[in-house]
Amino acid sequence: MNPQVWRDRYRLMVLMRRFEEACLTGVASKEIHGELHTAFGQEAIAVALAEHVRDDDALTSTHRNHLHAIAKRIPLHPLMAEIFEKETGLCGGFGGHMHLFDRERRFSTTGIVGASLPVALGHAYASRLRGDDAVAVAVIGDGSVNTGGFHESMNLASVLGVGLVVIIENNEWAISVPFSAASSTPTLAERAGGYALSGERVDGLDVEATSAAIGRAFAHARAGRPAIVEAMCYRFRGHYEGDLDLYRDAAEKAERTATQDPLVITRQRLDGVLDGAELDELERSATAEINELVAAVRRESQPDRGIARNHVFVSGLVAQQGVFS
Ligand SMILES: Cc1ncc(C[n+]2csc(CCOP(=O)(O)OP(=O)(O)O)c2C)c(N)n1
Repeated sequence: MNPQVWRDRYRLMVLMRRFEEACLTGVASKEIHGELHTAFGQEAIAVALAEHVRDDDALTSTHRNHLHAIAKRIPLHPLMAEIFEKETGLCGGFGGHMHLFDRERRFSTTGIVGASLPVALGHAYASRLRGDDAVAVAVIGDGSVNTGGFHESMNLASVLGVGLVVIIENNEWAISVPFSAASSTPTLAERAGGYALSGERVDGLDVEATSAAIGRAFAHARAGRPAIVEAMCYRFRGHYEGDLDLYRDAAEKAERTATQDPLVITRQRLDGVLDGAELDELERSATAEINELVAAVRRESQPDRGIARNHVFVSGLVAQQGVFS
């Protein structure tokens, strides 16, 4: 065990948890609008992803995207400011939590289920046209795999032989629909065979195993072979903040949330291996970093309403047609 690797893993995992807890306070205070989707319980997958994704790789995500943005090293301040709808946000506060976009870092998200896959495929194809070995990663949920976009993208990625990594976070639920009631195959990894690709299922609570599986997928993709990783996890909270979550058995949810927390599992694994006081200090510093961040973001302004249409219409076209003159 490399202690520094594990220190970094654990701190990043705690940082991700604290980041989303800070977002919850923004929902409660009504600073954040719309349906906020959190990924409590899915942190180990994002930490594992961070260990392999390069700055020049592309990453597309979904409505449940905060941890993927952190994994892609989107700076935390503009990220949180966007979620809190501030003018200092990644998209000037216009996108909000479901529409994060960073062209320079090749990162985008969409609330349309299944729609991020073709975008990732386009990035993978672009990399081939450029002649470099940057790959494209699409992180999707288990609900995305039954869309036409998934099938078309996997098929074409295989035909073209481009560097696409698909990470499916199988948290067992697509809103109120259980995975067991929605999939024709017992696992999603095995669907890779239908596209003549490799796929593997991994315990997404185990950061080491997940990092190894994602590493293998990246190695395939850098060599021009797409790959699927299905990371098993459990959605801790309702589909979005405000979802009453009445379709799940409350006792089972409480039991699984208590026993399948990647932070607890990782900390237990490190107890006795790394110094406990040092782990406490990592937790404290991650918490302090997020507390300072959210306090700073809260002091910032919302975008000027007068420029709300700036990103809606092509200004030349508007001028030409005199739509809003
Ligand atoms: C094309 C489309 N259909 C339906 C929806 C409504 N919708 C939003 S999230 C979601 C479920 C997504 O489940 P999953 O892919 O498993 O991701 P998770 O929410 O579990 O992260 C659905 C059906 C949508 N946003 N887009």
